[in-house]
Amino acid sequence: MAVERTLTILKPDCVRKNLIGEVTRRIQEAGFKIVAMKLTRLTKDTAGGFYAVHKERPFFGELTDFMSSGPCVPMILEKENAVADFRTLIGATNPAEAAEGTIRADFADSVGENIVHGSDSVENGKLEAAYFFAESEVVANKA
Ligand code: FUP
Repeated sequence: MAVERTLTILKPDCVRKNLIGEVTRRIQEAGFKIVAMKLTRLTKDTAGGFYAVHKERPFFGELTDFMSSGPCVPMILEKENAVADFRTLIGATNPAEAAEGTIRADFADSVGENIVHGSDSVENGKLEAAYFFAESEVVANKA
């Protein structure tokens, strides 16, 4: 299996609930290497740019309000089969449909406030990673 990178965001609800540590622990325990990480805050505009694919959807306003409501923690993660394995770790978008023991099943309140983002393809992961990180902020992590 190929080594891949995926982009996650620990969303503002994750930060507000003091879950940065617990969610990061689960990510690392599942074998993902963190190769970039920061605390930042999106504006309504930059949140809208990140989710541009959803701009015609009825939930776009709420989504961009939520994503700009407080700090978040984007990370680039590296692992074999990272994109699919990360989506398995976090569970379905709607926490009511997420498998037992997944991050969203355990911690998310709703489909809108669902704790974490995970890229849906290697290609989108690259675009999303570039949205948050310069090349110089991505570090080889072989430890
Ligand atoms: P995911 O790939 O799991 O992040 O899910 P989507 O790309 O389908 O959705 C992105 C974000 O839009 C979700 F994290 C939350 C929001 N959303 C809603 O608020 N309502 C919906 O019905 C679908 C998505």
